Amino acid sequence: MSLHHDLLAKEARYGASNYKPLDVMLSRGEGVWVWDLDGRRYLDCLAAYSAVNQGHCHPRILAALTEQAARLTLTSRAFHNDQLGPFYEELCTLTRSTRVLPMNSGAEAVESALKVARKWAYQVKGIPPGQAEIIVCDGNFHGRTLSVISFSTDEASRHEFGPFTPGFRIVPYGDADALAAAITSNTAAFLAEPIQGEAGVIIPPPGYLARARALCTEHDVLLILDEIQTGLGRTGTLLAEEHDGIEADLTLIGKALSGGFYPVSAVLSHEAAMGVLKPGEHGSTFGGNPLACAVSRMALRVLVEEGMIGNSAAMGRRLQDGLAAIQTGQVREVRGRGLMIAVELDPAAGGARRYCERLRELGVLCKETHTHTIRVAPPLVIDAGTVDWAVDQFATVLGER
Ligand code: IF1
Repeated sequence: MSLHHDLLAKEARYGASNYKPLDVMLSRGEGVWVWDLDGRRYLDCLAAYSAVNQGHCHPRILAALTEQAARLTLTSRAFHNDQLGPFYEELCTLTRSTRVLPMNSGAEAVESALKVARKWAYQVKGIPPGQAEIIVCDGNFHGRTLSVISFSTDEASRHEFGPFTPGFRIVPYGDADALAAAITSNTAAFLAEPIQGEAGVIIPPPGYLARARALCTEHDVLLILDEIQTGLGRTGTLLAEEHDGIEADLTLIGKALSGGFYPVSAVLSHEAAMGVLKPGEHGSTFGGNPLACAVSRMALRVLVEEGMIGNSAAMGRRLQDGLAAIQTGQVREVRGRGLMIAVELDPAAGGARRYCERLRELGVLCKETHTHTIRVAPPLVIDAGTVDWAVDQFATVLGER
């Protein structure tokens, strides 16, 4: 039996079957490229769902990781460590935030923000105990923990996981009038993705986020923006909220915060919201550990110093224009911002999975979402020649029929 099949067999024998990966066994990554066991090279157009914005195995982040890992990895927050303060300062300065709550997974950042919002609602806004409501959007994806899936509208994410956490109200994404109508005196917060990723790169109507910001300000409701996928350069700006000229009250980041080396997430906040947390009221074994902080400090540095955000905007425009110019009857729409792009196929095309499998044969790795949509999100370090090559592969696959 080949090593490839031996490894597949081990996964099948010992692992939970909670994913259905493409049939590719990766063993090396560098920049925008990954290689399988046989040395075949692929362009990674998923970037680990935007956790590898800086490119695979970025040498400067690797160096920061190995240097810190040889010195001090984990102290718990029972003691101070020499990486946490600089991490806080650099992250707050870069994002114009006042305070940071360091966590590990994206879902943990989301859960932490929900807890802060509820505590703020009782302590600051004066909502009666236990009555705080948080408004969320249909089509949302904020993680896989029990409270987060409690307000998911995706049946596969919720089925047979009940009973669910109460206190959430769902409104149509992109509909500011519906948001206005859903706000009550017990509303603590409104949680949304600036662009819905898993839903298929759904961009809200122009002015929606600005109107949501205004409504939250008017009704003393915390605006929580989940930038775990859209943040850190993915949409061509540092944070996607910048496209709408607004600032959230709580901003969630994760994934590329570590450049794909280590689970690191954070809740960014202004004083009024984060100030409600007192010692012993929230925490995490690994949250804010020195290794996570050292890796994230360098991941943020390379993102800015190596011009990755501007490159995301420029290459995103080039890639979107290239994909949109493909002459084919299979595509309903090409949409996106920066390098967060989706190719929505016409249902008659037979579903996106088969196109992802064909693209794999041509050396491009993509992931389908919601049957008919191909997500296209390479690392932000992609160059023009590689963009043009990728467009050619899409043209080959979409032109075939
Ligand atoms: C899976 C999806 C993407 C996220 C946003 C929070 C989280 C995510 C906007 C939670 C995580 C990941 C989870 C991963 C696949 C991927 C995903 F397909 F599931 F929906 F990207 F679109 N907010 N998204 O996108 O962060 O706890 O995972 O660190 O669950 O299969 P996490």
